Amino acid sequence: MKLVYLGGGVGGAKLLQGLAAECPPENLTAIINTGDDFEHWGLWISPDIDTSMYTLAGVIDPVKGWGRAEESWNVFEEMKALGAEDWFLLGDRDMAVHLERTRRLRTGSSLTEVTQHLCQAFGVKVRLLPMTDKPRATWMHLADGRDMPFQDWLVKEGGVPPVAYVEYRGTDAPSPQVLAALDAADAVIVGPSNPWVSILPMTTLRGVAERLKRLPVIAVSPIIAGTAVKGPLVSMIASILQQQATPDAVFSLYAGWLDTGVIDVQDAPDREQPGRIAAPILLPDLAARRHLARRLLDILGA
Ligand code: FO1
Repeated sequence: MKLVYLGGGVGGAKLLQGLAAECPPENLTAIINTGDDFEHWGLWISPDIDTSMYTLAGVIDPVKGWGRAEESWNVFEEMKALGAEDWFLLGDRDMAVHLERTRRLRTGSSLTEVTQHLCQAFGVKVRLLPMTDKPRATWMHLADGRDMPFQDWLVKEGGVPPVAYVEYRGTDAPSPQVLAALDAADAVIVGPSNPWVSILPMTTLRGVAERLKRLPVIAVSPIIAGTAVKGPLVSMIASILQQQATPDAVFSLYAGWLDTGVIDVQDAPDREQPGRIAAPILLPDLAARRHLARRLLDILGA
């Protein structure tokens, strides 16, 4: 069975790691959000691609969930001393990836080609596909009237100012490889990622939702017992939807193409609900990630 995984940042990478351990790599393609990408210090940064790649390669910083383990900060400290902007942390090992990505993009390679090359260098066998090869930026419109790119809001502003709505600026064309992967897929798994920040930038690309409608799609809730494991999702649900943070609030954003929502056992009602399955979805370690991956594959008959 050919599977496509849709994932974003730290939460998305955890389930992807479980799926990679349970599926032959040739049967798994992960489409990764690039709405968080931006240029910083003249370097092209693709945080969700790197978080997925480092997690699969086993070199992710296990505490932060992004960036490299065993990192050093020599260039960052020197840049800071020279007066460079220091609100976005770039470690030395991580920076090598941004330097090489930027160098290859400047010589005409596409982000898809560069990602394939970097994954090979890191020994990652699962195919990671950026959602598009052209810029498409997640843009935050705040309740106080300001608007800004996603990283400015998340990192510079600490993800604190309430969000009124989210816009995706730039291309609406997915890469041809993304459409081909969906055309070849037998089923799709949507990771436990922030819907506005990670999933909707991908599913609102031209031609994606219509393909999802034709396929069995399972999504794992990023909300467990009213909280998000990481990031500002609870406050975004409150400010954008004026709702409590529940799995159904998230799944309502996937109406039209979602078939099955997987919720945590803590959120399971006494009787079964159609279109909902309960499982342990907290993913602290590889064993939990593999366990959930296996369960999803069983549900799909893979
Ligand atoms: N997140 C932060 O909160 N602060 C940072 O300084 C930061 C640096 C950073 C560098 C490289 C990278 O790949 C990710 C980084 N992140 C940082 C995480 C990232 O901004 C977000 O987690 C994702 O974009 C959300 O999906």
